Amino acid sequence: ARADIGVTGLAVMGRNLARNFARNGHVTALHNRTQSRVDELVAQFGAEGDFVASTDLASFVASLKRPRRVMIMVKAGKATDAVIDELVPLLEEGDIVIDGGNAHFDDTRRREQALRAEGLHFVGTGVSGGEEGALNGPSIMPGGSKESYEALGPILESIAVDVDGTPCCTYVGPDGAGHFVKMVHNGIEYADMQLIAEAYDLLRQGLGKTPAELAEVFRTWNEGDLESFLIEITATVLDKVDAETGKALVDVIVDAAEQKGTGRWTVQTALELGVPTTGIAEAVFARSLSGSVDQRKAVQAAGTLVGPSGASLTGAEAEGFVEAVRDALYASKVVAYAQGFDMIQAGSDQYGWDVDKGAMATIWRGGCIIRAQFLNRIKEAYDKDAALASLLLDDYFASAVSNAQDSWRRVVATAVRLGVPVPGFSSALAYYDGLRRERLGAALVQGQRDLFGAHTYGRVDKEGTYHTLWSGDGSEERQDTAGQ
Ligand code: NBP
Repeated sequence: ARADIGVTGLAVMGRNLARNFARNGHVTALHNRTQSRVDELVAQFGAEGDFVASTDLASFVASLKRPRRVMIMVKAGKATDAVIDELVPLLEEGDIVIDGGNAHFDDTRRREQALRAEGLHFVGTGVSGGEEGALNGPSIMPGGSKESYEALGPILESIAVDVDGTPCCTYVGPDGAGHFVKMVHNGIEYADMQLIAEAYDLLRQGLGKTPAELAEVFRTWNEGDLESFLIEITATVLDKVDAETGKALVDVIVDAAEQKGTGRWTVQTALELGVPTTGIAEAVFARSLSGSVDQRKAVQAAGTLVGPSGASLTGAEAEGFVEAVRDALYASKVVAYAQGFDMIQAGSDQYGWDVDKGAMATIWRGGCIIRAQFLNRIKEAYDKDAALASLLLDDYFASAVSNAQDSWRRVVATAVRLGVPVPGFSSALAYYDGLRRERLGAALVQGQRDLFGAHTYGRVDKEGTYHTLWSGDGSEERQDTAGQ
């Protein structure tokens, strides 16, 4: 046995990861259910490194050095379970099974538990960066036992992208932690994209700018603290002219955003954990609304739902609006990330993962879709205070959002007046105001709950749980045992 690592499942992701391992000097075993994928890889890329091709799973396993490191890159879901079931009888104690697919973290927790009972390590790992990242350096988020990371970590770190000499791969935490963090990463990606789309839509409607002019705006923004992959590709997309019609490509693309489901998972999990990730939720729902094509057509055909008259901004209203939108975008983005990191903390607390949030910001700086300059600031914030109650409390971010607030309010108010939907901007601002307000309307909600359901309430002036006898004499009773 001479292979350092094996990859089974050689579609685009698996093939590129296998090539990345081999290019980095690791002897890489290859397996795929359909043999042609193995043969094609060897024929096309065999010269890139040292590959060991196998025709069946048993010889694939036998070609691996111990502890065996087997990476599964098949379609997430049933296929992963099918491969694990086939693989387990062939493995021996201490071997490591790695799932690099987009698994739900609950599935990863279940699989980790089952394999642990067999004396095997199961590493559920997030792999970000798509096929390009898989080949040239992804961001890698591995979960599982600490012990397995000792044997596996160095190999994964060697194929991950490097930023300032630090690999974008680190141990995340036990069982489902890696896939959980990857899921939140994808959720943040949804939020970030939605906010950028709102900025684009608002500038287009509000100022009547062309896509090419807006490409220039985004290019300028990419030189400041918004510098990121997503802002960069926004400019590229807006600049693109459709060869067939001569129009901006963005104007011939159907405006119905699709989704594969990781954003939805993030929101479902956030609801279960009770974490207000409004930025991600609004982004998922905005995609759903855009995708409700028949309903939108019916509404437009009916022509009965009217909007404000007067289309664009003029004079003083237009002055400084581009910069104001920039500020609103930045502040809303800070909120979306703050919520995402709160969610990582909540998951970590719930499942006992002890995730290092600063380390997550560090490994997202390269390889992945949300790579951004800004992540350095997040890392610094958590380096200064790992127990920060909210990213918004860090000095840098606190002053960034506070300084942006006038612009932010102007932008949201203008969007409302123009009838341009900005659920991301406005919900981020509502969250900011909700968090900073000393008293919230929730006191009334508690009063209502007590009236119709005797759900009780706490008082600001003394300890205990209270209930008002709403349909009795209106007096108040202390309900908790301490008071009885
Ligand atoms: P696919 O998700 O399209 O899966 C194709 C692979 O699964 C092929 O190797 C196929 O074998 C194998 N497979 C299937 Br389908 N059912 C199987 C079964 N019952 N037993 C054994 N093998 C089976 O490949 P992909 O697009 O390369 O993605 C791989 C994983 O990476 C997925 O989990 C995906 O969600 C994830 N992914 C991640 C990113 C990212 O950016 N992180 C991007 C894209 C995908 P065959 O050749 O015999 O049909």
